Amino acid sequence: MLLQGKKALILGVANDKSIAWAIARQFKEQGAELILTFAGEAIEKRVRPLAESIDAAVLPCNVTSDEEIEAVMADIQKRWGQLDLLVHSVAFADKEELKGSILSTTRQGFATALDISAYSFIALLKAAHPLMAGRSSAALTLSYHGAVKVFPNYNVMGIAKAALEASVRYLAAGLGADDIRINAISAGPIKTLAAVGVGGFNQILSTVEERAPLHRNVTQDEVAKSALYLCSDLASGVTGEVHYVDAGYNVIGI
Ligand code: NAD
Ligand code: IMJ
Repeated sequence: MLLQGKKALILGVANDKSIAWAIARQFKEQGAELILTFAGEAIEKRVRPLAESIDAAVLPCNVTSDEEIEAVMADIQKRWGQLDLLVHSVAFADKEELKGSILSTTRQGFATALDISAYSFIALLKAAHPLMAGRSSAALTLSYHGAVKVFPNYNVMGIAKAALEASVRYLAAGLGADDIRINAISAGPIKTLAAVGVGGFNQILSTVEERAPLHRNVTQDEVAKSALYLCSDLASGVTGEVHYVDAGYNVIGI
């Protein structure tokens, strides 16, 4: 087992379609002990039964709150005294921001998207640092190709993912001396809650099937298998990387 005895904190399980849920199951199968978090009561109701099915603990954590982030780390300090793995699978922009012209982006909409989708990864690592330093630990976040190329309607989320990917590089450089590795997976489009109501999503899925080298879309489980690699000792020499799990779509020019 690749993660025997490892202690893992996973943020971003909303339901059984979440990428974070596939990662949680994969980590559990490989011997990890888990804590899952939720933001808000509606999500708590969905996460509790899922967590129970893999013997994971559940804690509240809205990543806009420094106090809630601190409380999670204090709980981990008491429970485990250490943290080996942190998975950040969180993104949010107001839905009005995910349609129409980029010029309709508001100051508040920009701040919210960047706070929840990019800054929170830095905030979590700042709070987790004492628990993770000096023990070959790893953190992983989820990105999308909209960070580097333009996709219709992705708008301010593309800007937030660009900030997130740059954060991965700066965090990797800053935390490497403490033996903490920092990486991202840039996943292809997947029908999760984060895709519900997104205009033109089906069109994007079929374009990937048509043009990607593998001529299909990727699954949550395929993302989770790569997450396992990046968070395990198999990737002990890998940090600061944005690793594409997208059926090869990103390498095609036309
Ligand atoms: P999802 O909706 O299941 O997960 C998003 C999670 O973000 C949810 O659990 C939600 O509760 C959480 N979240 C939102 N605001 C939060 C807050 N303030 N505090 C704490 N948590 C908050 O969808 P998903 O597709 O599994 O998304 C997970 C990650 O994968 C996101 O970063 C997303 O950008 C990324 N991603 C998704 C796709 C896709 O096509 N689905 C592709 C590439 C990358
Ligand atoms: C999201 C919006 C527009 C285009 C999109 C997406 N494409 C893909 C996504 C092409 C693949 C999904 N994705 C990669 C995301 O990061 C989604 C983030 C997201 C989704 C929502 C929907 C509901 C809402 N706010 C959101 N905030 C972030 O209210």
